[in-house]
Amino acid sequence: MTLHNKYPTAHYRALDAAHHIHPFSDTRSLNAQGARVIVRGEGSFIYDSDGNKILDGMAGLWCCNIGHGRHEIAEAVNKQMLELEYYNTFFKTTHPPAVELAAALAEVSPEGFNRVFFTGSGSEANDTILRMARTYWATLGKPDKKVIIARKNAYHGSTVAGASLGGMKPMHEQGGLPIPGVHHIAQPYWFGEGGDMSPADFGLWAARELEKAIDEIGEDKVAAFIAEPIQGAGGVIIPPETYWPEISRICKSREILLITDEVICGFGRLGSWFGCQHFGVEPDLMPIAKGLSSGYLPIGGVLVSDKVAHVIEETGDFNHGFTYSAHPVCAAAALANLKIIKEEKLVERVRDDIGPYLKARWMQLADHPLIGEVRMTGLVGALELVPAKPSHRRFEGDGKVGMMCRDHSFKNGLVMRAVGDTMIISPPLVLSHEEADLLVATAAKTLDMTLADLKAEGLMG
Ligand code: PXG
Repeated sequence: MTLHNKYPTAHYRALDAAHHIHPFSDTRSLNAQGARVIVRGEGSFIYDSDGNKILDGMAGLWCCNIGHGRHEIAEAVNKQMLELEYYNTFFKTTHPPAVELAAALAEVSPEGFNRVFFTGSGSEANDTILRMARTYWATLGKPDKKVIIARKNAYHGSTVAGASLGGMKPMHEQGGLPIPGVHHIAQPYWFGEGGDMSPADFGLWAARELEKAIDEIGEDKVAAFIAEPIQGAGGVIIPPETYWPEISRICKSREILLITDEVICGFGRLGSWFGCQHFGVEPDLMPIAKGLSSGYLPIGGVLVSDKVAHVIEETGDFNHGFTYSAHPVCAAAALANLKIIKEEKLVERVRDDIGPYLKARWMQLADHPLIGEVRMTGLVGALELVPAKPSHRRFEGDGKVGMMCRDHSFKNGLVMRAVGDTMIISPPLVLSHEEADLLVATAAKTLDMTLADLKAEGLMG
């Protein structure tokens, strides 16, 4: 019997190369190689058009918290689609999914957060942040407080405001970014930039760069500081323990808003509903997306503290919004997703069960000759690849080794990402113990294969 492949790889690769421009990709080299065609997902696994089963160590793109293929979401979406597929919330109208999701978010948010502004993505959430933070100060009679302080190597999205707030040099180099009024300070990346300082001293130093920037720019000109609790796309940068308490102290003693970008850290990733809670900080605004719907449909938003919401009420019209703000079908997907996170106690599971379980095994990779540092908090982790331990010296070649490692990992059946020569994971929160064992065993095998290649090329030591 010949099995008919519903999704013939060559057919999809050829059409993809002819018609599809991929995000963050070198089109010519991707097309020469051909994209991997993903055709199905179930739980912690994805399947490609050649029948390979791959452990999704990145939960899609840091988003599929409840795992792939959940029928509960499909059913909620189908029901909403048949009842009200679309209506806007601009002109004195609302609809049940928007209202129910807003209320459900207020219930899980930290104290003092009772309102949400909906967007279609995390980037749109950060565009909203920029306008809302400046509008907040203008309404309070301080229109000069406009500058947003952000960090180098941060990721806040790919729209003009998102990419400007982000600190990714290659993004700034295309399209004339950042826009004026955004100032970037050092990131708390001890392994990469800590030099001779202890992690604790470096954490304090990096936090005090904020205080220095406020003084240089002038407190009367600064609107806000924005930061990811743990930098995701920058390479899972977990700040030293001294960092967030010092940032918190500075923000409390200065008249600026604190924004924690919860697009990755929100909805259980760190074993708390929001990343700020893991670090004990109290922000004024929180952009959200990704885990809000587990990526089943595109939806994002800004969680707005009462402090900011009361001022925005004074503003009168806030002239901002998107056609798909609070899209009813996306909101229905998000509601069903929050229900699963609550019913299956996924936040607690990351904190008390699968988080510590995976971490104990992941940290054992520190003994591997290729590994300079291993880190993990909740269900995000990183491995720093180095040519000679214990030094923090990096390989030559700008991420070539990370790419080798990533390719081996994919072939071995594990999606592990490379950011330069830092390997990162962010698996679904439903990851089982057996899947955690498989993840670490596959990562270890991948490191061995990468090491063998590097030795053959004479690149170790
Ligand atoms: N903030 C953070 C912290 C993010 O990680 C966004 C905002 C923007 O969200 P949208 O929904 O507009 O993509 C993100 C998105 C990567 C990668 O390479 C990470 C993201 C997006 C694309 C690629 O790790 N994060």
